[in-house]
Parts: sequence; structure tokens; C-alpha cells
Amino acid sequence: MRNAKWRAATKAALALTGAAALAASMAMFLPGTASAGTTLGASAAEKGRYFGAAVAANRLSDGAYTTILNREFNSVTPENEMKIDATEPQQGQFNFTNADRIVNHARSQGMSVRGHTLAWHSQQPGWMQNMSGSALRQAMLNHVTQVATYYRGKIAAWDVVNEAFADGSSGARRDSNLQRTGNDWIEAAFRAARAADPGAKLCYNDYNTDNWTHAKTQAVYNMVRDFKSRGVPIDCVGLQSHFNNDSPYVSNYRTTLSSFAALGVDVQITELDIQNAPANTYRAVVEDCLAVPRCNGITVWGIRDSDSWRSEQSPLLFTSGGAKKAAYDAVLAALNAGGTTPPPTTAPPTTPPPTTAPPTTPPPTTPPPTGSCTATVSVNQWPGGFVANVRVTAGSSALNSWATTITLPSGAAVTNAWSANRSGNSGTVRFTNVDYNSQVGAGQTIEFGFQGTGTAGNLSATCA
Ligand code: 9MR
Repeated sequence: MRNAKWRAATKAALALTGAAALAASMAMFLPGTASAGTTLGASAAEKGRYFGAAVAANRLSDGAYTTILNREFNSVTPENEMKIDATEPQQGQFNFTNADRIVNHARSQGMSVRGHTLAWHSQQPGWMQNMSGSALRQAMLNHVTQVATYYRGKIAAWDVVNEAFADGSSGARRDSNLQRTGNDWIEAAFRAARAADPGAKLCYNDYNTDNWTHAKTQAVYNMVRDFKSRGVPIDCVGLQSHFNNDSPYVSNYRTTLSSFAALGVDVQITELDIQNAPANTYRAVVEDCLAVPRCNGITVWGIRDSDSWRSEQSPLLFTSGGAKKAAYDAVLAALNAGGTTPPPTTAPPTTPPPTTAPPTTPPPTTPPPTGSCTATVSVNQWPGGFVANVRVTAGSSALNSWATTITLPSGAAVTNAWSANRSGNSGTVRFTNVDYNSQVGAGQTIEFGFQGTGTAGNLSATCA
């Protein structure tokens, strides 16, 4: 957005004074305004990307800190303030005070916000650490829903689930209280997040997933591929990219970025820091991202070395005194290399569709036909509650819209649905497409789901 301001100012200056006078007019009329080529955010924006930093609310009162933040970055990630222990310290009592300080600061500066994180085995409040089974599953889904709803429309991308895979060579999920609620906890979290904020990109985020040959990287890749094939709503993968001597940058990093991107998701470098901040390694990371059209942003995990969670490794772009390091110069040069390129065209919309868009063409006098389809339901039941996943498959003709009804047994009721509009909550409940899944190719399948209370039993769905 600062880039947009800059572009507007640039256009005006060009129109008034001509290109030759541009530099002089900017110096006269726009002192301190970020310009492409001289700051990380503006230079990244010229390449259709953002450059962000993790921000701590308690540092926003430090003028030296905010001077660099406001000058250099056009995206922020709250470092700890959106974690579960911060936002729901007591069950059902939400606290957004510190997260709001960061979000408000970002919005006032025209920066986008990455939300971090809705579901994680770590930094759980005490009440959640002590939960298990269906109660934990419901508490987790409620947390995702409440927090994503509160910030609806303000978050460019959510780390919906963080660090759910085990280290080492197993390729297995990490054991945790959330994992023990059932292997589908991750997709359930993504569906709840999509329902709460349809405009946010939904990311899976992890560390030690940089080396393409590592089992953990492959395991995350396989999960994302599976999610995409089954219509689980995932838009992006976050590679934390905390590089150090034990977990170094490797030259197949670009292969990792492009392989994830080839699954049809954006890739974001979400928590970059590099032990001792070697300029060459920082440059290589930026070049790798720029080489992959769907690598659409880089976030460093702090601003000055003194702000880092690993400050003893001096892994960031600014010294503790706020001076630019050699790594900063390398990053900026890499962002500026090759001139301006158009932004990638593959990004999904980042804002929710308007609810009352004026029609630009006369509406059809009859609704488009709802073609024939078949639907199947699978239910994950626990005492007192359930989650149902419904797969709708088009027949031999493509669908422009679809509708399906499901009859619940008495005592069962739907509490929320994702990737579908719903009418009714008990008895026969009707589900219809939302905008983004109205089109289903011949023989293709989309998926939606809903959560409910009571006992669902074996459900069947009828296409209407
Ligand atoms: O930088 C964060 C640090 O201030 C916290 O003490 C720590 C607690 O878990 O979390 C750090 O951030 C982590 C991030 O949330 C997830 N990926 C690893 C980051 C560094 O530990």
C-alpha cells in the first residue's frame, strides 16, 4: 500500500514535472517517503511481493525500532501476540489488546499483517494444555473461529496451523494433545478458518522444511498435495527458514519453493534469520524467492539483532544500534536486480468478495441450471459432537452451481459450516455453493463441511 501511495505520487510528479525532475520533486515534496530501490518494502513491492518483519508490541514505544519498521517494511507478523496463550488466556475470554496494538500500527502505516498462529502445540494457555479429546477439538475449533472472525478482513494470511510435523526422519505428525484428537485436526482447523475469514490466505507453517530431501519437508509436501486434491481450503505454505549451523541454507531451497508452488499454493518465507547474517546467504534466499512466481513474500524474524529470539547469533539485517548490515545491502540489491517485474498473477483474492456487488451485466432472467451431481458424507463423531465432510461430484456436465440436502436425526444440529451456504440447522438442512466453489467441472469434486452437536449417525446427502 505504501507502494501504491508511492506510485500515485510518482504518477503525479511525472505528469507535472516530467521524468527528469522526478528525483528533485520527490526530494522536495516527499521527504522520508519510501521509494522503490531504497527500502526493503518498496523494492519488494516493485517485484509484486512484500517484505515483512516480526514485531513485538512492547517495542512499538521504542522510536529507533519504529523508525526502521515504518521505513523499511510493508508487512508485519506479531511475534507472540496472536498466539493462543495471548488471545484466549482463559477459556472463552479473549484478549486482543496487544495484537490490536500491532494490527493498528500496521494499518496506520499501510502494512499488511500475517496472523500467527491459530492452532499450535506450543504456547497453549494452561486450560488448553490440560484438555484432550473432543473437548479439546471443539475448544481449538472455537478458538480458530473466534480469533479469525475478530480479525476478519484485516489479515492477509493466517498461519492456521504451526509446526505439526515431527523432526527427524520419520515424516510423521508431531505428537501433541491436538494430534491426539485425530489426524484430521489440521484440516478441521483450516475449514474453520476459511468459514470465519474467507478473504484471508490460509497457510500451513513449519521449520526445517527448507531442504527438499528432508523427510519433514516431504511429509508437509504430501499433506499439502492431499489437501489440494481433496479440496481442503489451503492457500499457502510458510517456510520459517531459521538457518543456522545445525540447519543451514541448502542450494535445493529453490526446488523446495517451486515444488510447493507447483501444488497450487503460494509460498511465503515467514521467519527468516540466518546465523551471523552472511550477506551471500541472505542474497541467495531472496534470489530463490524471486525466481519462484508464487513465492510472494519474505518476513524476517525481528528487526535489529537485539530484537532477535537468537540475538547471540546476530542473525538479522540491522545491528543492535539500528545500522544496516552487509546482509541488508545484499537483500536490497537482490530485490532491485533485474528491474521491475509485473507482480505474479496467480494470487487468490485477499479480500472477501463484496456482499452486494452491483451487477455489471443484466442478470439472467432464469437462474443457471443446477446440474446433476452426487454427494457423499463422512462423519467424525465424538460423544456429543461431530464434524461432517461432504464431497459433491458433478455428473457428466459441468456445474455452475450446486445444492445438496442432508437430513439429520433428531437431537443433532449444525453449529457452523464451511465452504457452503446453509439454510436450517436441524432436520433437513440445505447447503449451497459459495462463490469460490460454484463451478465444478464434469466429473470433478468439491468438498465442504460442517460441525454439529448431538449424534449424526450415518448421514447421506442428496443433490438437489
Ligand atoms: O520469537 C518468539 C519468541 O519470542 C518466543 O519466546 C517463542 C516461544 O515459543 O516463540 C518465538 O517465535 C517462534 C515462532 O512463534 C514459531 N517458530 C519459531 C519461532 C522462534 O522460536
